[in-house]
Amino acid sequence: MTDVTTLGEFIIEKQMDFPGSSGEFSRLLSAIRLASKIVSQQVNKAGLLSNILGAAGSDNIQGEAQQKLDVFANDQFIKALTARKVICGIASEENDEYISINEEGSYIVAMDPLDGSSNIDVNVSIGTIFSIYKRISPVGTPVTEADFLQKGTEQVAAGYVIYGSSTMLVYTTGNGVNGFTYDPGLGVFILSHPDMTVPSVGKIYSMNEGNFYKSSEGIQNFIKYAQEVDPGSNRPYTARYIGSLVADFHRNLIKGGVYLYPVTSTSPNGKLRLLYECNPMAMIIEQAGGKASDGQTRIMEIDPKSLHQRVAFFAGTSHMVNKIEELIAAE
Ligand code: AHM
Ligand code: MG
Repeated sequence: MTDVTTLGEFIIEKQMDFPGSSGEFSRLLSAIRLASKIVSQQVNKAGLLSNILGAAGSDNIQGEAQQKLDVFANDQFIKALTARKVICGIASEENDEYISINEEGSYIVAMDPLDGSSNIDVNVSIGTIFSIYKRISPVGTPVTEADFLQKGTEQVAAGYVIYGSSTMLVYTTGNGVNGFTYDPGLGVFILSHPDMTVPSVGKIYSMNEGNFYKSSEGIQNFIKYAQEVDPGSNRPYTARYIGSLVADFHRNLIKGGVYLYPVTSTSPNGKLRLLYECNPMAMIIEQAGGKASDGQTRIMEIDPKSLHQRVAFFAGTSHMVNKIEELIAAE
């Protein structure tokens, strides 16, 4: 176990590529690492907390107020990021407005602290998603909404934590994608998946097919295409849908496949949020050699208009995203 690289070492090594850097960005990543460990520990005993120690709203045996896990995760990330004094603001799925922090900080974070939270009660994988930008307003002034409404192409880093059969932190700073698996005994994330790339030929499609008749003709045609028998093109594809973006995305990144959350008749703008769900996943999949689109436009080139903006989202192996775009264009 000595010939391993921990996430802490990896962050320091990468910082050394930028001589003279202030270390602010490294401290930011360290804050995310710490909060991920705390949330991971809590997620692992989620069943105990809700079923044995009392449901949310009641007190636990130490007399502390119980919190819902997504609120808990939100608090942990905000606390860890605030304590290191490295960011000037946070936008979170859990908060209607962005939060102003330290005016001297150079970075902002947009995050979904616990995505797929409907899966908590049933012991299925969930995740945290984060996106990091340099602020555009001057250091020393309060953060502004414009700092958060930058295109995904401006991200300096993006990542997710998956709380699954093991906990993994996967992130990119625009120079490839690396995955770290958490060893709870040692309390460290260890580099287990260096230079992750998505297979160029995919076989999995992931969509909530309950929405088939609520989707457009192009999406319906893609699902039919995915189910057609054509061994020459690897079809029929395999359907896999967990209902946790992080988990569905992570599997498809490793095995090759595509994730779809289209516009539907009841979600006319799609369901997933551009700033803290789609943009970070788009940066990761592009860095891994894949593609992310809203059906027409590259996700990272969409100009955000509001913090909680929703978009249609298709991400994964490039040829599969291309096929979706082709069938949407033919509608
Ligand atoms: P959430 O942020 O409220 O947890 O919702 C986002 C989740 C994604 O993780 C998942 O891919 C999607 O919603 C599932 O939606 P649906 O249940 O409509 O298939
Ligand atoms: Mg979410």
